[in-house]
Amino acid sequence: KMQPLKKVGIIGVPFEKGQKKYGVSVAPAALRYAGLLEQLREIDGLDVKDYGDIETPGIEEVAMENMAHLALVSACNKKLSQKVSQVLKEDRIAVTIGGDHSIGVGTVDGHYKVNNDMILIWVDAHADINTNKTSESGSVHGMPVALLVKEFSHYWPYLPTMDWQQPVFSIKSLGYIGLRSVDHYERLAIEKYDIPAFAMEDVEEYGIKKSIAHVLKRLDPEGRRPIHVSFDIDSLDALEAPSTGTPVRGGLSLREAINLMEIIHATGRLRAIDLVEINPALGNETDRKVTIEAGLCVLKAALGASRRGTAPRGVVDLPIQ
Ligand code: NNH
Ligand code: MN
Ligand code: MN
Repeated sequence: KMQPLKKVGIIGVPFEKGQKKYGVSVAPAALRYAGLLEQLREIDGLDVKDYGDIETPGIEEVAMENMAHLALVSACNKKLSQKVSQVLKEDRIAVTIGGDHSIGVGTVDGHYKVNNDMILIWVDAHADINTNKTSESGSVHGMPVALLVKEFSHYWPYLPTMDWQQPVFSIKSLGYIGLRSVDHYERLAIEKYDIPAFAMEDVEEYGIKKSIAHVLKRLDPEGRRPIHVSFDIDSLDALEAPSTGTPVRGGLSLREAINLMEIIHATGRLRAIDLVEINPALGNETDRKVTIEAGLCVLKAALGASRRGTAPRGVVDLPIQ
C-alpha cells in the first residue's frame, strides 16, 4: 500500500462556457471565500499551495455544429492542462476547482501527459460522453469524456483550435459512479465499450464501498495506477447539493460521497481531483451554503481528513496543570 501524498496544489477555473447558465464561474471564489485553503491546511500534515486561477482570454469563436463556444473551451483547457501537468511535476496532488465539467478535458489531459498509466473515476449523475452528434444540448460539459478517449476519435469531426489535445486516454481506464441521467447514445457507449458504470441502482445493490472496490478492481487489479477523480457536485442528491445547473434527485448522500473519497484517499494513489458544477448563483442562501459545504467535505475527505479526528502530532498526554 502506498502512503498518500501530503502535498496539494489548488487550481481555480472560473469558466462556465461549457454550459448555458450564469454562475458556475463564481465557484472558485465562493469556495475560497468559504475557507477552502484554511480548511485543507487543517488536515494533518497537508501542505497546500495555491496556484491561483486560470483566466480565459476573450477570443474569437469558431462555428462548430452543436458544440457551443468550442474556441473558448479549448483555450481554457489548454492553459489548464499545462497547469495540472506543472502541479503534478512539482509532486503535488492537483486539486482543480471549476467551473463547469468541460474543464475535465484539461485536467485529464494534463494528468495523462504526466502519468499515462492513470485511471479516471467520473463521479456524476451524468455520463458526459456525448459527441456533437449525440448531444441534445450542444453544451460541451456533456462531452468531456468523449473528447478525451481515443476510442471515440472517429466519432468526431476535425475540431478547429483543439490541435493541442489528442484523444489518447483509453476508455478501458474509465469508470463511473453515481449515474442516473444517461442519454440514449451514452448508454449505448457504456454497453458497447463495457465501461464499469455504477449507476445509482448499482450503488443501491452493492453499497458505495463495494461499488468503488469493483471499479478499482476492474481498472487496476494490481492496485498500482495513479487515480484521477472528476467529481461533479450533481452526483450528490439534489437535496445535498441544490446549487448546480442540472440537479437530479435520487443521488448520492453526502455520507456516501465522503466515504467514497475516504476509500480513494486510503489507496494512497489519488493524484488529481476536480470539483465541478457548483453554481452559487442558483437557489437561495441556504442552498448555496449547503452546496459549498458539501463540496468542501468531499475535497477534505479525498485529501485525508478523518471523521474520527486526529490527535496532536508527537504528543502522548493531555496538558497538565
Ligand atoms: N447529458 C446532458 C448533456 O449532454 C447533461 C449534461 N449535464 C451535466 N453533466 N451536468 O454532468 O447536455
Ligand atoms: Mn459532469
Ligand atoms: Mn452532472
